Amino acid sequence: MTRAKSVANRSATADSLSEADALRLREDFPILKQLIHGKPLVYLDNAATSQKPQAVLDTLTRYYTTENSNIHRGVHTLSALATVDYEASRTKVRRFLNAADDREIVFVRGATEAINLVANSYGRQHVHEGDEVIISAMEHHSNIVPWQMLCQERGARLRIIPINDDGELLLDEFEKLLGPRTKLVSIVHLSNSLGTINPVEQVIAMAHSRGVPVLVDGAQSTPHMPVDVQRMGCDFFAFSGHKLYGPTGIGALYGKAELLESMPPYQGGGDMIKSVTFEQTVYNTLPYKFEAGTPNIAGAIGLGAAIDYVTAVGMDRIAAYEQELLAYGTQRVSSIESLRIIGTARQKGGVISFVVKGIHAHDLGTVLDTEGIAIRTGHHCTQPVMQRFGIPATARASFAFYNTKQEIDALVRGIDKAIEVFS
Ligand code: 7TS
Repeated sequence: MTRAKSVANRSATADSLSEADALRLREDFPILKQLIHGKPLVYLDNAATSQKPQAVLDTLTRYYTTENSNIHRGVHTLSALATVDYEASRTKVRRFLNAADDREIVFVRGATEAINLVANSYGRQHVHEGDEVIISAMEHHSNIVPWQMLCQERGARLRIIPINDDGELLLDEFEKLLGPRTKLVSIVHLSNSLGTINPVEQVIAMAHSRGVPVLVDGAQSTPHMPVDVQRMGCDFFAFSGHKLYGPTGIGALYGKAELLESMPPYQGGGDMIKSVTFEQTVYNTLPYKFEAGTPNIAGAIGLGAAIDYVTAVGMDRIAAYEQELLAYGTQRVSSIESLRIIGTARQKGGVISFVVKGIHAHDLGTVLDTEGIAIRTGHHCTQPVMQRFGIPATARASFAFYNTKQEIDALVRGIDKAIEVFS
């Protein structure tokens, strides 16, 4: 039995991981045992990418050691094994998101590619001159630029749902933006720079009442809370494997089958076709129509292992534990007088963005690094959020289930040290 499974079984009735569970689970992540500048690594940059458990590393090694082969093509044994494992991972993603059908899961490089796929395929099919696409003021650049490119090409207009000073969506303003020209709404589930968890079900209901489909950018939500695309009702959902304790270069797009069926392919090449002549190509069925070329086979299989791992721990227990870390961290950093938290929404995930008076975020990050503490500093690919709050950058601590309150204490000591150095 893996450690994740044994921890899950031991306290299956509890609704949150305990600190002791977190300490045991940390043991599954070899990278966390390192010293950085002679200090134990305190990894608080999980929103950028999360660390990988041994089970994922072993799966990648096993794949390359024993079954590396191209999929969907060979009659030989290795090709059959690789194909079975690759397709088994699709089923794992489908179950993890609670999608209705494996055909609704398209493997892509990550959230960015998933959004570009929808913009280029659905977007080009449906968005024409004078039409409108709605996003929010807290989107990652990956959920801004593809729509901007589409709107520029089509002579369409990008409309922005504003946010309040806490970093919450203004739903009244959203209601006003929805109109007969609205062709699509694309909205982040959990903001990477503010931590806000958006009321996506409400957003979807409002859009659907006007017949407008909704894409949810789940890059930050998928690793930190249970996701159910059917209950949510979204039309498209995008996420990245590397933030979900899986490998880089793999992620998935969920799309409702009838929408994906009606959309043209995004890229042309091998695997996405049924037959090709110079006169005509017949496209493959779902989801292969959207998976041109040899995909990231090892990545998909590794992502399946990551999903097995977090499922054994329990997504609801992960979410509950990270809420405890968020509450503790918020209270601890708030005690620092010169520190201001950016992003104080009522519903938040485990992200604390902040500025410290008189210290640039990068200088703060550099001092913390000397203490072995990894945080992210900058605009976090959300420059419009920085503009909204009138700041150049924030320092951001983002949590995972393997973090502890002691690590938050270390962060606070590190910030205090930086304040001393720069005062
Ligand atoms: N959407 C959100 C909300 C994100 O946070 C990110 C990455 C992306 C999309 C893009 O994901 P990718 O895997 O395709 O690159 N966010 C971050 C971050 O906060 N720091 O580094 C990457």
